[in-house]
Amino acid sequence: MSCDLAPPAQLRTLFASAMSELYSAEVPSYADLVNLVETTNAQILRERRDPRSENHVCVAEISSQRHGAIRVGRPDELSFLRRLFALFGMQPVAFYDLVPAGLPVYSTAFRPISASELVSSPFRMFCSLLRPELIQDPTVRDQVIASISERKIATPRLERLLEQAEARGGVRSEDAAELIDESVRVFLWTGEARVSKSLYESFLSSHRLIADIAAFAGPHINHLTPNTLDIDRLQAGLVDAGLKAKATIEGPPRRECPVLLRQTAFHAVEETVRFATNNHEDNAEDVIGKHTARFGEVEQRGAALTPMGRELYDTCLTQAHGGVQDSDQEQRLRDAFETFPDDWQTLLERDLVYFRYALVEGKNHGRMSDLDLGNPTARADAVTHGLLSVEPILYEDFLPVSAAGIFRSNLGTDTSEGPSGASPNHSSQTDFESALGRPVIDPHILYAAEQKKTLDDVAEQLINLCGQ
Ligand code: OOG
Ligand code: NI
Repeated sequence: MSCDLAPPAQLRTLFASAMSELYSAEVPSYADLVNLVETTNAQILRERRDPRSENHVCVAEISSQRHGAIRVGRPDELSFLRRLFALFGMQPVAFYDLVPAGLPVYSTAFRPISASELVSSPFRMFCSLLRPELIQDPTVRDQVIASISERKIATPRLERLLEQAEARGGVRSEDAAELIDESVRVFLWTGEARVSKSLYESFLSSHRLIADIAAFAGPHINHLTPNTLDIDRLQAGLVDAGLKAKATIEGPPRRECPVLLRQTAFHAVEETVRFATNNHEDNAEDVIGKHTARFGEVEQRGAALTPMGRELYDTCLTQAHGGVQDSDQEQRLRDAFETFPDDWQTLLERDLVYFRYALVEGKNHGRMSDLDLGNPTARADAVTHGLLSVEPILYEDFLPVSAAGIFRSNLGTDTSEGPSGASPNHSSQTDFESALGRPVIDPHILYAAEQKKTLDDVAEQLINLCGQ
C-alpha cells in the first residue's frame, strides 16, 4: 500500500463517528442514550477505582458505538455496500436467516476480522436484505419491487470515489473526508417517502419492515449501539432517564462469566414523513404522516462460544422460551441457563469457550514437554497447575434470536416468540451470497484461528525452552 493511502481503521473510525453525529442530530434521544451510557460507564469505572474514569476520551472510547444496522432493498445495493465497507476494512461475517423468526430479510454483519483491527476501531454494520419474493400478496409484491427498482442509494460522486479507491487499492488520504461525507449521506433520513400515503399503508400492513425498506429513497440508519460495561444497570437507567426501554434484555442472563452478547434498546421514535403525491387532489393529511422504525440500542459483549458451547446456548435458550409463558421471563432464562457452566475452568475443560493461551513465565516447563496442546482437558490441566494462563476471546458477532427480538421491539411487537428451532437454510445462504457478490466468512473459523495462533506460539516457546 503506498504511503498516501488512509488506513482502513482510520476510515472506519471516521465513518463511525460521522454516523454518530448524524444520528444524534436526527434522533435526539440517541444523543441522550450516548450521554447515559458514558455517565454510567464512568461511574462503574470510578467504583472499580479505574483511573480511566477521570479521562473523558477514555470513557468515550469505552462507550463508543460498536455497531449500527441498516436494511437494503435490492441485491445490487447490498453488493455496493459490501464494496464500500471493504474500504473501511469491514468484511461480511456470518449469515443470519431471519425468515424463521417471521421477518422477510436475511443478513450479515460487515466487520473488521483481525483482533488488532477490532481493538483499534471496533465498529461493524449489521445489514439486512429484503426478500420481496416472500411477500404473499402479488399486488403488494409488485408495488414493492417497483418502488425499490429505480432508486439510487449512492451519489455518482460516491460511486466514482469507490471505483477510484478500488483501482488504487485504497483511499487516498486527501479523499478521505469527502468519501466519509458521501458515505454517510447514503444512510440519511430524508423524511420523504417515494410512495403515496395509501401505498405506504399497504406496505405497512404487509409487514412493517417492508414499509421501512421499500417506501423510502435509501437505507436510512436504523439504530446505532454504544457499549455498556453493565447492561442491567443501563437498563434500569433507561427507565429512570425517561427513555422507553425494551421490556427485556436479549441474549444470555447475567452471569459471572459473560458469554456472547446482551442487548437492550429504547423503542423506536415517531418521525414525520412527507408522502409522494400522485394527483393535485391530495390534501394535507394525505401528504404528511408518521413513521416509527428508528431507535437506540446498547450492547455488552462476553466470550465467544465454540460450536459445542453454542449448541448448549441454543438448547438453554430454547428451553427458556419454551417454558411456562406466564412466569417471569428473566427467571425462566436464569433457570434454563443453570446447566450452562459459569466458571472459566469448567468452560475451558468442556471446550465451550474460545481462549487465548499464554505460557506462565518462571515455571518448570519441562513438565509440559509432552503436553498435548490439541486436547482441551490437557490444556485445562496445565491451567490448573499454573503453567498456562488463559483469557476468553470476545464474541464479535450477532445472535439471530436476539436480532429477531430487536427487530420486533421496534416493529411494535415486543413479545417473545422464541427461537423457531429451524436450522440454517443453505439454499437461502447461497442466494444471499450471490446478491452479496462473495461468500460470507464463517465466524468460527476466525475464533478458532485466533485461539490456534496462541497455542502455536505456546508450542514454539516450549520447543525453545525444552530444547535448552
Ligand atoms: C437489525 C437487527 C439486528 C442486532 O443488534 O442484533 C441487530 C435491524 O433491526 O435492522 O442490529
Ligand atoms: Ni443492533
